[in-house]
Amino acid sequence: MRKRVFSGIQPTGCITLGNYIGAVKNWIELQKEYDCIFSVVDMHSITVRQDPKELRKRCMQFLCQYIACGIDPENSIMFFQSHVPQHAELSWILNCYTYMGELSRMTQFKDKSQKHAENINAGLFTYPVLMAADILLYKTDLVPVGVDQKQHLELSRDIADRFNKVYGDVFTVPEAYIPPVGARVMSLQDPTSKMSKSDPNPNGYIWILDDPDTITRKIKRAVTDSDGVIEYKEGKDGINNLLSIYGAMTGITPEDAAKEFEGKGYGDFKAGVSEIIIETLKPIRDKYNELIENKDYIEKIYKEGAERASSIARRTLSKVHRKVGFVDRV
Ligand code: ATP
Ligand code: LTN
Repeated sequence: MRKRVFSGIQPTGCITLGNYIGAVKNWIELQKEYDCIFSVVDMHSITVRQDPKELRKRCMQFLCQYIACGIDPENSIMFFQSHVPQHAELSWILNCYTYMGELSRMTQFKDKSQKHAENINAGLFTYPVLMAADILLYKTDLVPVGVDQKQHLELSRDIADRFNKVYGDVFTVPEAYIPPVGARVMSLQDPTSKMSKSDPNPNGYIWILDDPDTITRKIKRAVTDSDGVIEYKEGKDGINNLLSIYGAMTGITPEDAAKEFEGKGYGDFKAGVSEIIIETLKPIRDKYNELIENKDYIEKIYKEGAERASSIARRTLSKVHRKVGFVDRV
C-alpha cells in the first residue's frame, strides 16, 4: 500500500510565493510516490473574521490555484474541509485528549491573539486540534508544511500517541515534511518576519497569480542592505531571503545561488530572481485563468473529492467511536 500525504492551506488572502515554496511545490513532488489528500481548510480560516461572500469566492479560487500549480485531480483528492463533517466531529473528541497548557504554548495562537486582540475566540485556541483531526482522520504518514507549522505537527503527534497509549493502535503518528530550502520565506518588506498572505502590505508578498510587471516591481522594492555583496551570511536577511527563493525555485542551495551571482550588483541579482519567479509562475497563471471559467469541472472535483475523503474519514471516526465507548449506530 502507498503511504499517505495530507496537507491544507487556509483560504485567507491569496496563495503566496511562501505558501508555494514552503508547501504546494512539495505537494506536487510527493504526488508521484504517495496517495495525496489536499484540503482547502475553510473551517480553520474562520478563526479570524472573514467576509462570507469573499470567503466563498476565495475557496473556489484556492481550489483552482491548487490544480493550476499541478495537483492532479485524477490522482489526488481535493476537497473543502467543511464538506467532510468528520473533521469537526473528530476534533471534538480530540479536544478531550489535549491539554490547555499544550494549546497555550502554541506560538501561532500567541501571534494571532496579538494581531486580533479584539477577537481571541475559542476556535483560535483549539485551532491545532482541528488540524490534528484533519491529519489523523486519514492515517496520514507525511505532512508537507513550512517550518511555521512544525509545532502544530508535533502536537498532532503527541495527541495521536496519547490516544494510542489508551486505546491501542488507532492513529498513524504523522511525520512532518519540511523542505530543506525555502521552509520559511520572509517578507520582502521586512525580511525578519515571515511572508504571510494576510499581510496588509501587498509589497511584502508575491501572489502566485501576480503578473510579470508586479513581480518585477515587488522584487525591485524588496528590502536588502547597503553593502552590495551577494553572499549567504548571517545578518543579510534580505539577500538571504532572495537567495533562498532563487535556490528553492531552481533546486540549488542558497550558497550555490550566491556563487551564480558572485561579483554582480543587486540590480542584476534582483532581475535574475524576478526572471525565475516569472518563468515558474506563468504556466500557473495561464492554467488558473482557464480553470476559473470552468465552474462545472471544478464542482465535479470538489464533490468527488469530498465523497472520497468522507469514505476514509468515516471509517476512522467509527473506529474512534467504538474505542471511546459510544454505542454503535443501528
Ligand atoms: P496567514 O497569513 O493567513 O496566517 P500564511 O501565509 O501564514 O497565512 P498558512 O495558511 O498558515 O499561510 O500556511 C499554508 C502553508 O504554507 C503551511 O504549510 C505553511 O507552513 C506554509 N507557509 C506559510 N507561510 C510560509 C512562508 N513564509 N514560507 C514557507 N512556508 C510557508
Ligand atoms: N494550520 C495550517 C493549515 C492546516 C494544515 C492542516 C496543514 C490546517 N490543517 C493539516 C497541514 C495538515 C497552516 O498552515 N496554518
